[in-house]
Amino acid sequence: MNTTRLLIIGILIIAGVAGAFFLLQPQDRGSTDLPRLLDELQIELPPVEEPMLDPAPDPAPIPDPEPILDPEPVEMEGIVIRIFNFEFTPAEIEIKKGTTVTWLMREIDFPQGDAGFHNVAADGGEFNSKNLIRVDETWSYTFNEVGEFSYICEPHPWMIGKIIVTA
Ligand SMILES: [Cu+2]
Repeated sequence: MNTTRLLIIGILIIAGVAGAFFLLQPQDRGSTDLPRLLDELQIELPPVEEPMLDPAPDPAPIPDPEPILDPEPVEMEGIVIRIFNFEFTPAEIEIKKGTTVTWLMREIDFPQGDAGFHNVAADGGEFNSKNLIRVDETWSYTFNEVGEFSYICEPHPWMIGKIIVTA
């Protein structure tokens, strides 16, 4: 047996041992299977706690709608009809011939999309105010004829009022 044969045999033995070692390695080495890895390492993760949620509160009772009041009443001399909350107040008055009536715009907030002004338009065409847009704008008219004068707000024709003029 010469040196060369011994060397070859040695290399073959080394290769065989190395190959056997390689083949016997666990096949999942390097796996990212975390639960299995943790199980192998016997590590327990703390349980995930559900956040504590308050039970849904009972819905608050819906209060009865309260009448909306003009938040900043304005004192004015003479006969004043306030325009607020889409109403003329008072809606009907009786006055003496020659009396001047003033309409006072007090609509604080028009709903979005609504026509953003009120006016005073007689059904019979006797008078038609300017557009009352700004809060505290006024428009006045003197009634020199006896009669009943119904009127509306043209952008909101359900707003109605009446002036009764007596001698
Ligand atoms: Cu109006």
